[in-house]
Amino acid sequence: MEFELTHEQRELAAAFRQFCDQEIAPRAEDVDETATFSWENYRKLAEFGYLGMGYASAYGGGGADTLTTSVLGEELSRVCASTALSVAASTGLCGKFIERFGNEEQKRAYLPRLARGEIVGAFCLTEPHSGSDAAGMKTTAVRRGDRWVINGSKMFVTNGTIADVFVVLARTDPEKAHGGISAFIVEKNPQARPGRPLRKLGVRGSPTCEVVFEDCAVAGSAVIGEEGNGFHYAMQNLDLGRIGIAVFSLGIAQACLDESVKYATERQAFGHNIYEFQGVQFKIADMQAYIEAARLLAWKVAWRFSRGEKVTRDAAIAKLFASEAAAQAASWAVQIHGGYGYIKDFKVERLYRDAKLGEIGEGTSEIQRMVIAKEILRSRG
Ligand code: COS
Repeated sequence: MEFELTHEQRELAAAFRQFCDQEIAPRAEDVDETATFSWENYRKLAEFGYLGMGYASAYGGGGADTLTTSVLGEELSRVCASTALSVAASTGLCGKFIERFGNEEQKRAYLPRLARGEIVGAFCLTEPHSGSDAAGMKTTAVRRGDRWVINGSKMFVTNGTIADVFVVLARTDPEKAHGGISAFIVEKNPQARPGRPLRKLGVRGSPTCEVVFEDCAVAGSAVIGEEGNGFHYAMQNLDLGRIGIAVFSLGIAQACLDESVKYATERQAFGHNIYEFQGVQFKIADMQAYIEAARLLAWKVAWRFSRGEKVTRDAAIAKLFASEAAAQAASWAVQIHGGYGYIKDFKVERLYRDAKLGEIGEGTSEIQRMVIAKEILRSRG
């Protein structure tokens, strides 16, 4: 087993790290403070080639595998979790859904524009009354002639206020449970109404809202893949999305460690750098250990996904471990900063709020544990 990234991957990661530090990091505080999506970041990431990096070259992408995009995703999350989350929802939850399950026409219609940053994507699965129980959705799509008419409400839609294209899961057969759900591509239109941005604890610069579909008619060609297969596609794409959240959490955890080491080697107490105290050293050492373990899990599952393997269990493990590691690292980082960690002048205050999302988004920690437990039983027949 090879544990090293290739020379090309390391070169690309180094270039992207520098790009993130120079071009994205300076806006991160403002993005959070004003709770505003940064179009400037989005444009610059498109110019770098990051937005389409994971798509096949036939669709304007860079053809990079998931391990490569994961290594880069960590760097972006390290500097601006809000931008990282919005980009992941657009390119991954929406774009990758279309690339993996859509037809040629759908891929050509949306992927190049997503890659160039001309449009933004969103993914609509969760509803106000069905979050963890995704199959409990009430949104319907009813066939009328050669069109489908969608009615219902989707909740916590990342990019909901800024999206041009939505991948929407809706019930097409009320008699069937999981097999009665289909996926649609819905372009922005007056019958797909985003609500006001939700006022969130963290990742505030990634706009989240409710989207209400009221007699929203789409062409028959808007169905993604096979009718009735939407739930399976959504679950498969969430496997990939959960690798993305693992990487998102990893980036935040790394930023917590970096800030803690910096602060602890500058701050004086009792005539010493506080780094010299074991109480601080142990937290920093534990952070590093958690990060190393989380990174190995994330890289392993990303690598396996790139090889076309089924990664449901490992994606849930990586997401669970990395998000809980990030939340713990953020808590320790604030603690190391003491009173300064509790005010907005220091980055760890934002990291602490941002980290929490990892334990909730794309399936809570409890759902990941359910998925892991189910997969263990499944593997034993
Ligand atoms: N890959 C492929 N197929 C999957 C799958 C996966 N990761 N997970 C489930 N399936 C399939 C199952 O094999 C089953 O197929 P059959 O009907 O052919 O037997 C079907 O989907 C139903 O699976 P299951 O019985 O496990 O579904 P549940 O309703 O019990 O729900 C959980 C499963 C809880 C895992 C799902 O609802 C979930 O992930 N919830 C969290 C949703 C979430 O993450 N939301 C975040 C919003 S997205 S930003």
